[in-house]
Parts: sequence; structure tokens; C-alpha cells
Amino acid sequence: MKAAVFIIVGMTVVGIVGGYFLFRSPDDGDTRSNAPVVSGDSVRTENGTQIIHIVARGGYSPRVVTAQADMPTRIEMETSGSYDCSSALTIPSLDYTKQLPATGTTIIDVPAQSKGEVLTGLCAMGMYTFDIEFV
Ligand SMILES: [Cu+2]
Repeated sequence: MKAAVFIIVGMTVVGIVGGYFLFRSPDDGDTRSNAPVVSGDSVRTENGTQIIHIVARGGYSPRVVTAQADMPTRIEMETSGSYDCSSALTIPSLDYTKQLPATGTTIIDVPAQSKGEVLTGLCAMGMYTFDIEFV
């Protein structure tokens, strides 16, 4: 009888904890920024060049950007009091590594990417990332 009560209590605890992980949104873990995961406002076109604006501070915002393939592209990395490791930026597929200034705008020229290409940027430790998906 004691064992049965134990099992019931145990299953209830597992159910509550499991439910918490099941129903919280994946973003709740990231309390460092209230950044939108996907943003349409971060891409603009100037003189035939598409400019992707990404903010680096406690992570990258937005974390996923959809961009146009086959178009000269420029990433505008904005830092603003960014003293965390998101300022130590690496974009492996471009062979790009740079310590961004704590505050400022850093331009990264990107050759036109083909459709389906995904450009991933990450911090020095690889814990923050952003993806630019070319469509
Ligand atoms: Cu990091």
C-alpha cells in the first residue's frame, strides 16, 4: 500500500515537471533579451544591396532572418554596450571572425548567396547564434 502511494506521488511530480517543460515556450529560457526570434524589419534594400541589421547584445536579434538569394548583401552588426561574448563574432562560412566594438556598427560584406544557403553567425563560445536564410 505504501509503495502504491509512493508511485502515485512520484508520477504526479513527474507530470507537473514534465508539463512545465512541455508547455513553456522555448524562448522562456532566454531571459537575456526580449528579442524577436524572427523579424521582417531587419532587412532593407539600399541601391541594390540588401542590408541585414542584427543587434549583438546578450545574444543576437533577430535570431533568424530571411533574406533574398543572389543579391549583394551586407550585414550591419549593431553593438550597444555589448560587453558579453556576443561581440566576439564568428561567421564560419565566410571565414569571418571579429571582436566587435562594445558600441558601434560593423559592416560585413557578404557575397551573393544562392537559394537555400544559410549563413550562421555565432559568438566565440557558440552559445548564441543567428541564422540568415537565403530564399
Ligand atoms: Cu558566447
